[in-house]
Amino acid sequence: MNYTNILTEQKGHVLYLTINRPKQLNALNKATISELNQALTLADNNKSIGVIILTGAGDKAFVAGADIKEFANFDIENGKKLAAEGQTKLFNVLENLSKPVIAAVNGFALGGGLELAMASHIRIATENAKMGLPEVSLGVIPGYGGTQRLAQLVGRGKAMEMVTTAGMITAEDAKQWGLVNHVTTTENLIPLAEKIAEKILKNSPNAISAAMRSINANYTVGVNGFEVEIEEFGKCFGTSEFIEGTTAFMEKRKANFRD
Ligand code: DAK
Repeated sequence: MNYTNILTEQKGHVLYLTINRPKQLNALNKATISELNQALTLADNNKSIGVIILTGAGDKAFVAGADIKEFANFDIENGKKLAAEGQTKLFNVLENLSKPVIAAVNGFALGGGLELAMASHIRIATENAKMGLPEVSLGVIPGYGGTQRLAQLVGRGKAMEMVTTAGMITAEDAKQWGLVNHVTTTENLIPLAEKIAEKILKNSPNAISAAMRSINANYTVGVNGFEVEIEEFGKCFGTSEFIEGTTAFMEKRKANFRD
C-alpha cells in the first residue's frame, strides 16, 4: 500500500507505523486519519503482525494535534462530522484493535496527538516529551475522545486541570500521573518499545486479544466487563493456543504461538 502521510514497515511480527509530516509537527489532517485507518485495519487482519509501534517522524513531535489550518474554517456541522468520523474511523478502531499498539511519544503530543496516544494500548515517552490538550485555547474542546480517555487514565481532577488550563505536562509528570508507562531517552525509545513488543510476542495472540476486549469492556457503556471476561475466558479453552500453552508448560518447554 502506498501512503503519502504515513510510513509503514514490518520487521518480524512488529509493524512500525510512523506519522510522516515532520514539517507540520505531524499534525493530523483528514488524509492522515484516513491513511492510519487503512493501515490499522490491514494490520488487524494480518496474522503475521502481533504488535504495532506508533510514532511520529522527526525528533520534535509525536503529533502536535489536529491540523489547525484544516479545521480553522469549519462550522458546527463540519465540526460534528469530523469529530464523529475521526472517532469512528481512527480513535475507536485503534482502541478496539485485536493487537496491542505501543505509542512511542517522541516529543510534543498535543490535542489530537495526545488523544491518539491515549487511544493506543501502551504509552512510552522520551524525557523531552510534552503532553497536553490545548483545545480550549483555540475555542474548541477535545473532540477525539480526549475528555473521556484522559479522565480514565489520570482521574477526573487532573483531567479537569489539564483540559481547562490547556497546559502541557512533562514526561516525568505524565509518568507519575499514569498517562505514560515509561520515560526514556530519545535513543532508547524505539528499543524500549521493541523490548515490550518482544515480551508481548511470546504470548498467545488469541488470549491477548481476548484480554484486551475484556479490559476495554470496562470502559464501554452498557457492557458488564465481568460478564465479558467470563465469556472470553471460556472461549480460550476451545483454542489450539490454549492446548499449546498448557502442553508446553507440562513438557517444560517454551510455548510456540507463532511460526
Ligand atoms: N496544525 C497545523 N500546523 C501545525 C500544528 C497543528 N496542530 N502544530 C504545528 N504546526 C506547524 C506550525 O504552523 C509550523 O508551520 P510553519 O509555520 O513552519 O509552516 C510548524 O508546524 C512548526 O511549528 P512551530 O514553528 O510552531 O514550532 P515551535 O517549536 O515554535 O512550537 C508547538 C511547537 C508544538 C508548541 C507549536 O507548534 C504549537 O503550539 N502547535 C499547536 C499545538 C496545538 O494547539 N495543537 C492543536 C491542539 S487542538 C476536531 C477534533 C479534534 C480536534 C479539533 C477538531 N473536530 C472534530 C473538528 C483537536 C484539536 C486539537 O488537536
